Amino acid sequence: MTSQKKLRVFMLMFALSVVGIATLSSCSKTQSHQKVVLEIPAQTMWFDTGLDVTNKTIQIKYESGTWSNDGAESHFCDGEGFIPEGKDFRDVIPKLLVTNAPLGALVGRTNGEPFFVGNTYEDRPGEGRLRLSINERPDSFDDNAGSVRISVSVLD
Ligand SMILES: [Ca+2]
Repeated sequence: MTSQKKLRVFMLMFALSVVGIATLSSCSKTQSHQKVVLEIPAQTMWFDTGLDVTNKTIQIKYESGTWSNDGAESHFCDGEGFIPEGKDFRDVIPKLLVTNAPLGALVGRTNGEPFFVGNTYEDRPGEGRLRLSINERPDSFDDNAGSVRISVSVLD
């Protein structure tokens, strides 16, 4: 390899790495632009995030905080929720907003069927505004307590 050729290869690699770094930083800039952090109160059924997620892939992540379906100390949980004791199980689960998710879990909906979110979620939730809620019986939000902080990122 002549020294001129070596120089040319070096220049090419240098140019490529500059383009790579520029692409990376512009990507992370767009992503942070579309990320919102929200506090979801346990007493609000279907909290409106204000985000229209039609045809979008989104990521929801639990950040901090706990909430409870009745204020009882042992029932405070994060977005994963908890499975109630046997006695309550049969009474409570079929009446929840999302019947195939634990009590107290973070759940979501758009214009379609509600779905389980938990502490992490990445999918296309459908059409319309994203709404989030504690998984609870619709007639039992008054005695709920606490809130969880989550972030929503729109990926595309
Ligand atoms: Ca309740």
